[in-house]
Amino acid sequence: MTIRGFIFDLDGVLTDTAEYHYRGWKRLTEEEGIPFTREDNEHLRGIPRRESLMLILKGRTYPEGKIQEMMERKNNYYLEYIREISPKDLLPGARELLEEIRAAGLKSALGSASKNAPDVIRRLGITNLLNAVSDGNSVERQKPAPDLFLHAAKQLGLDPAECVVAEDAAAGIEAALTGGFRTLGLGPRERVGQAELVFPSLHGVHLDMILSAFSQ
Ligand code: B16
Ligand code: MG
Repeated sequence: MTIRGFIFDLDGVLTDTAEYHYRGWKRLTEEEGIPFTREDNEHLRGIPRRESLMLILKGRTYPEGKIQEMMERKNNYYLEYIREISPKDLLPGARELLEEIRAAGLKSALGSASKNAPDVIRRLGITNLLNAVSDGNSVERQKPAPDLFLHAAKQLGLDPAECVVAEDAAAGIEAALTGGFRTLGLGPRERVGQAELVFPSLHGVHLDMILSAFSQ
């Protein structure tokens, strides 16, 4: 099927909010006396907020009220850090590819697990380059369920088989494959090797390269 649209993950694909998520979780865990390293943070790529906290707590149990309070505290720290985000924080190649897609008459959507995604894309200055936004508020079941990407494709009015999902997380590639999307993995093969097409990042990746790879 002809490719008519693209669905972009946010953190790790268009920008690196992972650093700000790390700082937010680090500050919270230091306050709570819970060990947390950068290596631990790597496992939280594409993982929603609550599930991330559960992984950080490693089986420690807390009352629901405390869990809610910790998620809110981390998010407040995160919101403080992302105030620094500006268009210069777009990862190399991201704006160029979004512009090429628009110029070619194809569509783009965001498919991010983050509830803060609309704020981040506004700060990055790319809201007007996206035809639709699906984020952590759009669906109940998060990645690796395909729901978020299906929601995005529906907003674009396209079939999953007509859309390429660009993802940096294993859970995201799995979600896209389950949903019947074409998959573009960004990052090391150990992480995104299940994708049909893999590049280290969007740096130097152009629309014609992607379209020709998927037409074979
Ligand atoms: P929030 P993505 C994900 O973004 C992040 O990779 C992950 O670390 C974060 O926990 C998740 O969003 C939820 O974010 O707390 O802002 O709702 O990769 O799906 O764009
Ligand atoms: Mg990601």
